[in-house]
Amino acid sequence: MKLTGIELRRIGLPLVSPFRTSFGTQTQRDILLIRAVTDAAEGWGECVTLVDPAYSEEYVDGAVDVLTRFLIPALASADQLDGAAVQTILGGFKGHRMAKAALEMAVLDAELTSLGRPLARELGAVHDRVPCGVSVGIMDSVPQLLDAVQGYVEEGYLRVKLKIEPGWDIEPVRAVRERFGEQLLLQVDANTAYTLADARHLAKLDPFDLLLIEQPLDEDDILGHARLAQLMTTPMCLDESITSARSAAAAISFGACSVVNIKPGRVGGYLEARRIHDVCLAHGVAVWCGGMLETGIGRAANVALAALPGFTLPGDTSGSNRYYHQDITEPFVLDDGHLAVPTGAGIGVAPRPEYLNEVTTWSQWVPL
Ligand code: NPQ
Ligand code: MG
Repeated sequence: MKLTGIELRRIGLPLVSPFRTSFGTQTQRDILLIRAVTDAAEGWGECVTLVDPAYSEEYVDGAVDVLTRFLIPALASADQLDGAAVQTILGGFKGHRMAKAALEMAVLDAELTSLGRPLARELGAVHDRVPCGVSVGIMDSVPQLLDAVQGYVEEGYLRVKLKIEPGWDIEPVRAVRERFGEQLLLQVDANTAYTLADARHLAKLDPFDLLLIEQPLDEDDILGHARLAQLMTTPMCLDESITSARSAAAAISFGACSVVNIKPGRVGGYLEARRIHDVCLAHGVAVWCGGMLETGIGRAANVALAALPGFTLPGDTSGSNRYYHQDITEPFVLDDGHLAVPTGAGIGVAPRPEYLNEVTTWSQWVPL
């Protein structure tokens, strides 16, 4: 397969409601999409960067820059391009995992589409649908939170994740537990908002029988997470800290986590995500698929990944309507708390051209 060129496209999509986390409030999503045009087929990729370097050091303008100046031109040297070749070539550049992941996804989609093979089968999926959880942002009040959770439970979500930060942690968790009972699968995500000095406070979450606490400490604080894991009974899960299969293996060996949130964007792509899955499965560490408020493009690929055997916990693979009034692809709709794994070739979905054009704010063709 030979690459003809890459189209970069930025779209603006308003969120159905503001999404507040410990690092800020988002009211809309500015998303970079990648279309890989090859001599065999076309493929789509989605970059999960935010506008600001708030969740990780990457950001949308930076991704556009590194893609156009370095990552895309580097692919010109390959005469036989496929997803694996992209990974090898991009390995020559440090960092920029979200940008790399998006490019890898677009080439992988083109490759698998030309071969008629679904991404899920290629990755080793063993399920045809995946159980879904929902991530619930920080709210202005507990009653408002209970209303939101009630709505998601009625929609069929099988697991609820509450975003927490200092000042919004024990009481909201207690209130949700009291209202919805102990059978509700419940977990929390701090997005690095605490320090090890908060250990005694965080241990007050232990009586609420949470599935896990996600990334309470700084992303480079593996030792801190290992210490904190010994000071609480709630299972420790890492998100931001896990950037590769090697860092996952190290974190597990240090006792820093017993659960891992796998996000393909954060780790540089679906192929590395599968390796993390393999490492975790070998160590008996449960994994689940995280989310970055993807459109149907990224969502389709995440659902394919979440169908691998080690994904034993419901993911943040919510329905399209959790975030968007109108998705750019056919919407993903929850059925009995699950999303169906796409069965078409490649990622199995593509944007609807008219709506895509309507929401496009910028585009650029990069020939090879
Ligand atoms: C997490 N996601 O697990 C992230 C972080 C996150 C679904 O909780 C705009 C775009 C706002 C992506 C806020 C979920 C975001 C975002 C938080 C991702 O840590
Ligand atoms: Mg997280």
